[in-house]
Amino acid sequence: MNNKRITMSDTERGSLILVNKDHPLKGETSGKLINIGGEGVLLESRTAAMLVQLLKDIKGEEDITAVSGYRSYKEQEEIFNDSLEENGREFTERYVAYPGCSEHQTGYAIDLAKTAKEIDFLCPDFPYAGTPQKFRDKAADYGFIQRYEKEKEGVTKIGHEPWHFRYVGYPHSRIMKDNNLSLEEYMELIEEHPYGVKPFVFHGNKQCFEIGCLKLEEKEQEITISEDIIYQISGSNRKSVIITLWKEQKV
Ligand code: DAL
Ligand code: ZN
Repeated sequence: MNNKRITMSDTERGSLILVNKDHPLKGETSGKLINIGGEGVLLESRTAAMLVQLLKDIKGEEDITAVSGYRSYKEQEEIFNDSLEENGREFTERYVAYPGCSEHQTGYAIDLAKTAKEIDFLCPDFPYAGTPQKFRDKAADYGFIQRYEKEKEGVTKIGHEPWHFRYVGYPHSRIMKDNNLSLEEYMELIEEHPYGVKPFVFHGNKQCFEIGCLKLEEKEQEITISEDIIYQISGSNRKSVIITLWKEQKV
């Protein structure tokens, strides 16, 4: 058995953290940052690896350009203030997160454009056709979700952004896509499934996944996980961690 100690800082990092206006990022990025080429576009290392794999899979390296990945607090602040001046408050609040509240500060978010001579930095063109659509169709298999959908504007409080993708990891990406859930809605769903009591069960890729939420009631909590199980733990940024167990599919 593996004993694992969970602390408050564990609830604030990891590829499932919810970062929005109501849930500012507490620390800095969760992991090592990697330069994915282009003009200094950095991403958290697993996000970078999965993006590269996905682009290879769809042969999209030429047609798709990475526009904006990791941003520091200061960069987000500059982008926000510049946009306020250039585009006004309504546009800015629709398309630029408040400093401290941007997923770009986590290293798990990437803005993509269809490769072109002129690319709009804030609202790049990433159409629902051609190679960009191939990317969209395969994104969930590689752990990505399109984060700001038109029909979820009321939930995310951000305008429709066909260009912004967020790494949340598999199987979460698949579950969100199949059930048409934003990250906000997915968090609420998983919070109804306490770890070790009533996990959310998902069958996919010849694998059974058990996903449970552990609310941190004290400063520190210990959990026990059997040694022969693959597991992942990510914070939710809502004073809990999401524990994903990769179990064998029973036949
Ligand atoms: N464009 C997204 C909302 C951001 O600024 O993080
Ligand atoms: Zn973005």
